[in-house]
Amino acid sequence: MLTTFQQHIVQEFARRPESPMELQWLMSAVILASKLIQAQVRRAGLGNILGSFDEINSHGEVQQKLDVYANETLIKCFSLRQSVGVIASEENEHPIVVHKDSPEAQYAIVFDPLDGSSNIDVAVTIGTTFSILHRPERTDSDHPLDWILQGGRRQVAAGYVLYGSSTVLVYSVGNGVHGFTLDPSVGSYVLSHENIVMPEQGHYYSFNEAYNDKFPRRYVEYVDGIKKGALGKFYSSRFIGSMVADFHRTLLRGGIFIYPETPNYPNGRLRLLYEANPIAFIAEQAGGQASDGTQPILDVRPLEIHQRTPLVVGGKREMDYFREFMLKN
Ligand code: P6P
Repeated sequence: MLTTFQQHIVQEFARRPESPMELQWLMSAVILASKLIQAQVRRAGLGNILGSFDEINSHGEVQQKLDVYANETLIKCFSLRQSVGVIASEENEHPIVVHKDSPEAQYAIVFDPLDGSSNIDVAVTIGTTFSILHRPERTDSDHPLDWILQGGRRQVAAGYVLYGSSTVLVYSVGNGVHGFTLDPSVGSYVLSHENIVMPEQGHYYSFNEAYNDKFPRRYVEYVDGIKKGALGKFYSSRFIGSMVADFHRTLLRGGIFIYPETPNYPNGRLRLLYEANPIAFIAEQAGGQASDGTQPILDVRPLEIHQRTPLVVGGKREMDYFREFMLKN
């Protein structure tokens, strides 16, 4: 019996105080936007959508056309939901105020519209990451940033959409992790991975060894230890260059993904709010762990929207060894 994403959301929330219909309507924005985005991703080489806009985003990065399309699509779809008060996107320097002053506004949405965009032109898997936060307790300021700058444990829901050999939506509302595969023949996301549990130990490490002379030595030595059998089994290397794709493999097959700080990115390369937090929420819900190298990602206090962080995420065995190794080195 096929279960669609919409059905699953209603079932998930039937036992919860939040109105299932309200969150289903909110999550339906992810469904609609990701279907529109994947339709463009699938034809990126054809419709002259390939290549860059020759525009620069708020981080000084060249915006790929698909980046811009994905960002605008997600903003439009979420803005149609009265329950959305504020939106923050990797592509926008400042928060986008939507229905913040409406009594119906209950949520802030944070997303990276297209992670791995450097892979767009070479048809390699890319992804959308999203995080849903409750509006903050009524405070005097109620500034849009108050809606966004909340720790990862305040996430109501989080997930990602992977545009790969198939389009896969993975999400959690704090009651386990579930994956849905888009069936193009009916245009629906169908439950394909119920109650995903990250393997306690895998046999892949995901670490860009081209930067071995730039990463902190202890990280290189940790990976060398794994390669030499410290965890009692052979490990193979996998590094796609799309964090969402590398994480999805880690979620399903186990292992570890590591992106430490470097001299060019002293606070880490990945973004806390819309990359590390949703990934860490999913990882913990699936029995894995996610750290910034010293503490759980979900405990990191965000101070600015585009705050960067180191990210180490993986199965229990690899992560326990990581903590032991870092304490000794
Ligand atoms: P590098 C994609 O641009 C991204 O932000 C992550 O998805 C990915 O893990 C990382 O950059 C790859 O960066 O410099 O190792 O190729």
